[in-house]
Amino acid sequence: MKQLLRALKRCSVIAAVALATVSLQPSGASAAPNPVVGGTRAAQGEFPFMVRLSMGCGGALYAKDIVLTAAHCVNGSGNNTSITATAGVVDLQSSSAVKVKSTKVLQAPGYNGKGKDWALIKLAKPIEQPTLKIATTTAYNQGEFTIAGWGAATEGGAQQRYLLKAKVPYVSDADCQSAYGSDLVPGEELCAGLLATGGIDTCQGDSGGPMFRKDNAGAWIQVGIVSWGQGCAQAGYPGVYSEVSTFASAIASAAATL
Ligand code: 4AZ
Repeated sequence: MKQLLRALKRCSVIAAVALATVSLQPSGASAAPNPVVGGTRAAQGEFPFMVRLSMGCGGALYAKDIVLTAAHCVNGSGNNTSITATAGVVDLQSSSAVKVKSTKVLQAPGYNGKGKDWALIKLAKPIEQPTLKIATTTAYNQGEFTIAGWGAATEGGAQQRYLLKAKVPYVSDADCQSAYGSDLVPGEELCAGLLATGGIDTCQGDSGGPMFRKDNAGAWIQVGIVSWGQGCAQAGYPGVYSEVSTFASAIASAAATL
């Protein structure tokens, strides 16, 4: 039962994403929805490492030919030419979108639906965009984080055509455990969101995408991978992210095998 609840809470991969995307008004038009839940439109080139995956997940360029995403976005490990990565654009329908197929998938060793929610996707050719470095210590597991994705802008809502972004503060393991109890794996997951009010969060289809911040040198650094949560942007229920620093050495070892 617990496993079922977790499965329900955990992001489901969205089918038929390309056709399900919704056209938002160009910026400046009225009534723009609040994307990512409570966010705004990202500028072209603002997060050049962002990738949209064809199964309906996000990801980030760990290397020019390797995408870091969530384990729950993939079906296992091995040769796999069925995934398309779209990059280089905020508008998924742009004619300048770069689309590259996968060749292999590596799901986190030991992944069983609780924690360890990371995976790597090897691409058929490099994407000429900047990569996103990953945190190798817990030093950046604090402060304010940026989240971004093409997922739903409201709980249960449509996938988005344009990349959306927002900022969310760190939530302590203790506060996050008050929400999720033993479903949370504190050493492998970290939480972020507006605990008191809700209103800003990742949501269905943002899964696998990065949560990131600036490091001390002013460069973007990935601290989380969108993983799960109870609904989206609910007060008292922060978003749960894979704790990238915990897996940094395992990710690097795995990448070296691809
Ligand atoms: C999902 O289903 C999902 N509010 C992603 C993030 C969160 C919840 C669900 C966190 O992809």
